[in-house]
This record gives sequence, C-alpha cells and structure tokens, in this order.
Amino acid sequence: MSKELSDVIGRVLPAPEHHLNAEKLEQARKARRSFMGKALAMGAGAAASAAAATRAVAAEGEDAILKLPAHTTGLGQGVTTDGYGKPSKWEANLQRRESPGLTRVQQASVSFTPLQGLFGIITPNGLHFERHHQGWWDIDPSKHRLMINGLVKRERVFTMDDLMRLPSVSRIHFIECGANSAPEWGNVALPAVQYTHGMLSCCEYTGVLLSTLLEMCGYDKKKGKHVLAEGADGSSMTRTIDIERAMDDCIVAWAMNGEMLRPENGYPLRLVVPGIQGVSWVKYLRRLEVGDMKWAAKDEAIHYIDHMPDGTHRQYTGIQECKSVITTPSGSQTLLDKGFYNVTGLAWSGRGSIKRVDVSTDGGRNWRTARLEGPVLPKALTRFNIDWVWDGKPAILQSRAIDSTGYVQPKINQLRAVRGTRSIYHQNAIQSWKVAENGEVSNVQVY
Ligand SMILES: Nc1nc2c(c(=O)[nH]1)N[C@H]1C(S)=C(S)[C@@H](COP(=O)(O)O)O[C@H]1N2
Ligand SMILES: [Mo]
Repeated sequence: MSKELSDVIGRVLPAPEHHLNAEKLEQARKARRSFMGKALAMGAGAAASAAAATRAVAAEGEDAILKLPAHTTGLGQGVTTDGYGKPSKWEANLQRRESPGLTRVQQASVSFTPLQGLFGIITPNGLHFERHHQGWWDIDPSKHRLMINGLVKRERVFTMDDLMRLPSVSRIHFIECGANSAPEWGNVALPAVQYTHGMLSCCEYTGVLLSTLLEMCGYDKKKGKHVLAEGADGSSMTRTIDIERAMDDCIVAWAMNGEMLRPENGYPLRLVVPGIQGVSWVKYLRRLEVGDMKWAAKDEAIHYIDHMPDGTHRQYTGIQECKSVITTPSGSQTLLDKGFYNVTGLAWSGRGSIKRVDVSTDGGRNWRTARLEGPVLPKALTRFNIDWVWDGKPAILQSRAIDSTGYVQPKINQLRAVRGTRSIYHQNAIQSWKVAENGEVSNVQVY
C-alpha cells in the first residue's frame, strides 16, 4: 500500500446487530464525530482532514503498542483437546440469525449466513445458512440407508459404509436458496446483507458422484429421463433432477469443508446439485428413483414456481442465474471517516464461472472492473475486491456480475419487466447500498 493510501485509509464500523452492542456503537460514533470535528477545526481540505482523523486513531493506538499486556508476559492456555475447537470469544456476535423480515410459525425455519463478516469464498460450517421445512434431525449414520430404485437393472440399498468405500470427489460449490433476496421483489428493504443475501453459502463437498451410483445400478439409458431425490425428514422433500444433470456434476455427499456434514445440513448424506436452487439439494437423502417423467411433487408443482406477469406459472426453474453483492460496505455498517476503502463482495452463477464483476459507486452511471480473487471456479462463489476513496459525499455502491455464458446481472427494473413483481424465487438483480454523508450504509433500490 502506498504512503498516500496509508494516510487516508478509512475504517468500517460493522453492522451493529452483528458485532457490537449499542453502547460500543455509540462510543465508536462519538469517537468518529470527535475525529471529524478535530479535522474540520484544522480547516484542512477533505483528504488532509481524513488523514488527520486517521493520525488521531494511530496516536491513540501507540499507547497500546508500548504496553505489555498479560498475554505477552504470562503463560498462555494449554492445548484444546476437550471437544470441538471454537472461534475467538471476540467473534461471538458473528452468528447465523433469523431475519427481521420473516414471521415464524412454530419455530424459525431459516437462519441466515453473516456474509458481511466472512472472507474469501468458503463458508465455515458453523455459519452455513439453514432452511428446514420440517425441522432438523441428527440421524444415526449406522442406521441410515440410501435406496436406488426405479428404471435400474439392479435396485440397491446402500449403508454409509458402502457409500464411503466408493471412489469420491471433493468440489467447491455454492448453494443458494431459490428464495434468497425475495423481499427485494416487493422493495422490502431488509437492513443488512445477512438478510438480503444470506441464504447463500459455499463449501467444499466430498462424496460419490451421482453418475457413479447410477452406472453401478445400471440405469436405463433409453427410458431413464429423470431422477427423484427423497429426504428422510418429515418434510417429504422430493425433487426431480434431469438425467443429464444427474450424470453431469451432482454429488451424493457426506462431507463439507473437510468434516462430516453438520446435522442441520443433512447429516449423514445430502445431494449436491451444483448451480441449482437449494431446495433440490435434498438433505438426509434416503432414496433415488430413476423414472421416465418429471414427478411434479408438491415442492415443484405448488411451491418453487415463478408467478409471471401474465398470470401463468413457470415450473422447474431451478438454475440460479448470475448474481453478485457487495458485502462490505453493506447495509447497517458505518464508514467512520472519508478515505480509502477496499470494497469487497461475492459473485456466482449457476451456469458456469464468473467472467467479470463491475462496481459502481454512483448508482450505476460509471462502472469500474473489480479484481477477481482466485480461485475462480464454476458454480462456486467468487470473491471480488476494488479500491475506492470515499470523498464523504452520498454514494450508491453496486456490483454487476457477468458469467462465462456472457449473461449480465440485470437491474431490478429490467428483471421486473420480464418477471413482474409477484415472484418469490430467483431474484438476482443488482443490489444497491446507499452511503449517507454521515457514513451510514442502507439498502435502497435504483431503477
Ligand atoms: N430433506 C430436506 N432437504 C432439504 C430441505 C428440507 O427441509 N428437508 N430444505 C431445502 C431447502 S428449501 C434449501 S434452501 C436447502 C438448505 O440447505 P441447508 O439447510 O444446508 O442450508 O436444503 C434443501 N433440502
Ligand atoms: Mo430453499
């Protein structure tokens, strides 16, 4: 980083409900006001006053670097062998949360990933979003079975041990609930990216390719056109997958991010359907049936359909189209001073890999191309970063992703022109975050 850049670097105050209690938030705001006050009193120009504010922070910090706190002089704690390792206590507010925009019936059925607090592309297992149609279970793997039946030469029932002996693959893919960002259809401005986009996660999955299992069972290559996947929970979750997709990149997975699946995410077995909405990623997978027609199960005939402007319904619209969102700065965060910011976010496409991400800081009038951080993988989240110097004036931050098919992420009004406003699913429009003069970031729509 250049000297100039280090002089003007800004600070982001994380979203209050995620990291800080109200008292700390007020302290930080007061501190900000007093820095800005000092800087303005010096009568300096914008950059100079930001630099002065930054030096005020640095000067405060020097005291801390000169002191020797107990952790530099004492004996630290011994190794942690009592149970599963945990994050730092200072990170305790980074959690999955219930959305303020959803009413719960008996118990909450969705928890959202705190995208604003994550780095890179992998979602830690303890922060993976959850969506349960009928609650989750911790199923005994020694009793769990997977049956493959229908249009196959050899119907089979597998134990977990049988499955885990087979040739396995490990691949990184995103999972996004089809209803992610749904409130934006009706311009319900949820306050933070955790709630607007947090039904989205990305993990490395390990399991046996569905194609390996179908070949083993001798599926009917002439008549077998579809595969039905069924879960072992009370939701009767059944979903149809086309045979081409089933034979392409679907995984019958037992692990995520190097360890066995978490119970919330389908332990001990789930289907991974890369690029397709979360509902097809059947958890607690217990049966796969090869058939010659689509099943039109309840979760594909009544739910997970798109209401079109002409009154018709679209069915089997599983693909998650190209989409992106800026995760910092994002709604409910506060920019503490003018100056340099690393604007960062995520982009993904159910049809392939991300080719380019453009970022605008003026509501879509001007665009600059962001840096894509590697690895850029198909049907996986891609991290992007771009430099920005905030001049302290109101700004609107947006990102626009383009995938390997050339598809460009639409504006909300472009999407509404085709899809109307009564949909729930597949809302992939450009997200806008407004930065106010006082540094507060909020969710707005730009047409
Ligand atoms: N058996 C079963 N599979 C399921 C569900 C469920 O309720 N039961 N929910 C589906 C939905 S709608 C989504 S978005 C994803 C959520 O996966 P996650 O809870 O691991 O995030 O699982 C899908 N698979
Ligand atoms: Mo979902």
